[in-house]
This record gives sequence, C-alpha cells and structure tokens, in this order.
Amino acid sequence: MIVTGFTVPAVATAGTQPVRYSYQVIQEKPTYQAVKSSYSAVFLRQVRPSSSAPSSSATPFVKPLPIPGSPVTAFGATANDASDDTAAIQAAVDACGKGGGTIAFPAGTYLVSRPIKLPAGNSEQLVLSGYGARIKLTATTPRFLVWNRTALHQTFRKFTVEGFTVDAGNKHPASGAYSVLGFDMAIGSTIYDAAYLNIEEVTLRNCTVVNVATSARSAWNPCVINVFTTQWKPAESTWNHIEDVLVQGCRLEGGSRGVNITANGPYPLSCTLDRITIRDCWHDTGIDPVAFSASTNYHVGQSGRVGTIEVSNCYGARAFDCGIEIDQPSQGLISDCLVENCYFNEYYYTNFQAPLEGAGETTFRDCTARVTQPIHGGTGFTIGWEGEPIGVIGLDNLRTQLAYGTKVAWQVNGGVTLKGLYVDGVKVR
Ligand SMILES: [Ca+2]
Repeated sequence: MIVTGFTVPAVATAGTQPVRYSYQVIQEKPTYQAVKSSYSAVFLRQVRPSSSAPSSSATPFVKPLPIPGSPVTAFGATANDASDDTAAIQAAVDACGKGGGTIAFPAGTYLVSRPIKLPAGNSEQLVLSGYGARIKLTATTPRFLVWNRTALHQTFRKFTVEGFTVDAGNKHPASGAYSVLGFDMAIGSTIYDAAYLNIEEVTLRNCTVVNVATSARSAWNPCVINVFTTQWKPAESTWNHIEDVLVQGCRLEGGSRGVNITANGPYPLSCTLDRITIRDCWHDTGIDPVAFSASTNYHVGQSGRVGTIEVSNCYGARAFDCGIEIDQPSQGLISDCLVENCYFNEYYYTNFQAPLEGAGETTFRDCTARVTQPIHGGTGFTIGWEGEPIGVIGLDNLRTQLAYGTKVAWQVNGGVTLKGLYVDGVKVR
C-alpha cells in the first residue's frame, strides 16, 4: 500500500511525544522507481500503476485462500495478544516465495517468539504492511526479521516493511549484540551477524520500535535497525554490497544503536555500500552515557567502501559513542539534524577506507549539536581521519549549543579540505 500525507516535525526535540502519522491508502502493491535527487542520493519513489492495468470488467482470477499476499490472518495469525503467531506469519512469507506481494497485518497485537525468515532472490517487492499492528517479541533475544541465508553471497532484495509498532519487551540476552526490527542472519536454526550476503532495494518506513533494552556499558548491544554485511577475511576476491536502502519516518526508543547501515570487517574489506538514505527518524538510547561503548544513533559506513548517502531531518540522543557517524562516502549530505548529549561526538566524520568512487565530498548543512546534561567531554562536530584521504567537506550553517563539561564545538583534523565553515550563518573559516 502507498502512504501519503504523513507529517514529521521539522526537528524533533527531547521529551516530545511519539511522532504521529496520518496516512491515506491510495494503492496496494506499489511499484518502485529509482530516481535521483539533486545531490545524487538515490531514493525509492512510489508510482501509480500504468493505465493499461486490467479493468474491473476483466474476468476475475480466483484462488482459494490462503494465497500469496493474503492478510496474515488468512494463514492463522490472530491479532489477539494471546496466541503465538510466528508460524502463521512465516507461512504467509513462505507462500509469497520469491514472487513478492503484500502481506497485510490487520490492526491488533501479534506474538512473535522466533525471528521471521525472509528469502533471498525476490523478483518483486515483498511488502509487510502493519499500520495499526503491534508485533510483540517474546523471546529472550527479541528479533522480528532475519535474512534466511542458505548459500554464500546470496542477495536479499525488494523488501518493504511499513507501519508496524514492534515491542521488544525490554528483554535481552546475557551478553552479545543483536538486531531488533532486523536484520541478523539465519543459517538453519542458528542466528548470526549478517555475513557474506548482499542487500538491495530495502525500504523501512513509518515503523516504531519500543521497549528496546539499553546497557550503558555494552553488557548487551542491541541495534534497532541493522542493515549489515561483513566478510571474515581481508581482501576477499568476491565482493558483497548493500544498495538502495531507505529508512524513513521511524521512531526507535532504546537500544544502544538506532539505525546502523554498515559493513565491518578486516581491512581491506571487500564490501560496498551505495545509495543509502535515512530520513525523518528519531532515536534515543534512553540512558545518559556514563562510559564509551559501541553505540550510535545513526551510522553509515564503518569499514565498507561507501558511495552516496543522505541523513536528513533526523533526531538522535544519548549515544555512547557518536550521534551521527559517517564514514568515507563518495558523496554525502547530512542536513537538518539535531543530535544531543552523546558521550563523544554529536557528529563524527571519518574514513577507514577510500570512498567507493572519487576523493569524497560531503556537506553537513543546517545541523545542531547540543549538550544540555553534564556528560563526559567530547566534541560537537569532529571532522577527522583514520588514514585515508578524506576529501572535501562543506560545513554549512551549523550550530553548537554546549552547556556542560569539557566539550569543544569543533575539531577538524589534518587531511581535511574545507569548503567553508559557517556557524549560525557566519563564515568562520
Ligand atoms: Ca495471536
């Protein structure tokens, strides 16, 4: 289904109520078209079907239920908060096979005790549509969706997950990292970090995730949305990639990490990321940082080679490392964001490898770093480097409001070519 007309505050502020969306269903089974915006970040645009679609006078094609794309209740799920719906949801996904379809979740609460496995190799979009639906995760390590990897280097493509509220129940394992909305990897019945796989055309929109456990010291390390791949040996001959990922309009409450779209592994890592977009999102770990741990509100890159990215109109708070971390894009835009009260940096730009293409050029525009609590000293904006050339950076109309501690507003390290640094509209250098 297509959703239009939802609204998001220009910049969310701490303590505000959950973002509320109004929406209008104008079409089911949308098709998608990649378009380029002015700064070359590619995002997915919904388009209407062509006028040559069969008319209503055509002979109806009837199949017995359940058929691929039926409501999940046709497969035995009950939105009643009383019975386990895992098998029914899995059956609905399996019925779609690789051919895609829309699985609607009627309003109500569904219990999920094991991660739902998503297939590789879709030929069309598989849409999980859950406006009004609440997914209640009951396992000790609460996860909703995982990739079902059955061979090395498979491609998981064409998924849309929209409208759900996912309740992680403040459950957590004794230790170790995991993903809540998605996307760890299943091999048989065992769940791992996603590795040796590719991801293409994934849209996550208008989802809310609540009651995600947070540990200030990484006793456990939940990542609410984790679009991730890795390889375990340096310089592997077969590359893996993550491409055309859009996360939009999601509110994420708790967890050490909010939206993580990265590839992490030994250098040089044979993974690329390209056309990654995060818009209109909200994440707060929920705990004031007392020590460093691997924790970011929004992170794109890490040790993968990165093409174009956008992070815009997002709010982040109380990460135990950095609010927004961007690593080595060929072209990046971080705009209209507010990040506050992180342990080290509100904004951090660095590079662990060369960009995917070119020397790299990125602009931070109309962003605010704010510290209103007495938190360990760090930096509002750190434009740093880890060894590779960092390219040209534009710092355009940025604001820092640092009221506490040993914070400094700016740290621009060697290897950076500045296009200009404008603070509150005034050119500083
Ligand atoms: Ca049920």
